Amino acid sequence: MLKWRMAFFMSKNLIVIPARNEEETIYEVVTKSLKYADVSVTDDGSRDKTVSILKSIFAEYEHGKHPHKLNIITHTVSTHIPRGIQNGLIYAMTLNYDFVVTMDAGLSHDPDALPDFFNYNSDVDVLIGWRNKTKNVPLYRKAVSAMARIVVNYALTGSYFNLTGPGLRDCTSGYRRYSRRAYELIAGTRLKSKTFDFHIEALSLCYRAGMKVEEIPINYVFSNSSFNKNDLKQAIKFGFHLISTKSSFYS
Ligand SMILES: Nc1nc2c(ncn2[C@@H]2O[C@H](COP(=O)(O)OP(=O)(O)O)[C@@H](O)[C@H]2O)c(=O)[nH]1
Ligand SMILES: [Mg+2]
Repeated sequence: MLKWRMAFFMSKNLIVIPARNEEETIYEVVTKSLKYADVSVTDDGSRDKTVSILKSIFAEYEHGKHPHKLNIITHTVSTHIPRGIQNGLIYAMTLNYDFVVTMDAGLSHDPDALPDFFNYNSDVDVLIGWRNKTKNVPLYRKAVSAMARIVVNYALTGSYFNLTGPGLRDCTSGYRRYSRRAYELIAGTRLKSKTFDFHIEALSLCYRAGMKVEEIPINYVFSNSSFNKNDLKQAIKFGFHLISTKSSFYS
């Protein structure tokens, strides 16, 4: 335990937040996160006040109001979650961060749980915050997550007879910590995912590269979601791709 805590104090941590039209929550998410580590937000062509709010937090940071650094990446057109997160990971590589935690800009993920991620065993490459206690999650979302869990666990290993794979409890949660080698792999891969399937692809890349994956329980509050029918279609398509590459993995 002592060793893990020391790893937290000595490691350089970054929180990467993809954001699109999150004016209601972005201030709280970012300022609370800045209590714990540096933050990089990728604004992905937001049409609301997200950018101006981010600029005001940046001005606060320049006046010494926040204990950690804020970086803002702005896309003029939407590139969605994969590119939004990848750009944050490339920024992490440039500044040599040891760990990156990705989180939602809509307060679905509690920023006060960040120390749980940063304090966790530093040998783990992908630490998934599995949604243990949830609030307001619609039935269709529970069904999508449950299906994804079955398909992804099955697809992760190379054997056709291993039905349950690593038995992960949550394969689609976006609240995660990546080690440097994990986030470098994701940042350097030409991704096939296009929207929310990013979280599945990032997990499968790392797991199939032999990296250590573990989970910690989190509280999750469903809020304003942009997940739609096209995202679901894309996730199903990605699920088929994952199963079809079961034995060959990525080539
Ligand atoms: N960069 C980027 N982020 C997005 C986009 N769409 C959603 N997000 C962000 O991805 C996270 C999850 O998306 P959200 O719509 O809240 O879905 P949820 O998982 O159902 O809560 C939030 O931080 C969003 O702001 C997008 O097109 N680009
Ligand atoms: Mg959300």
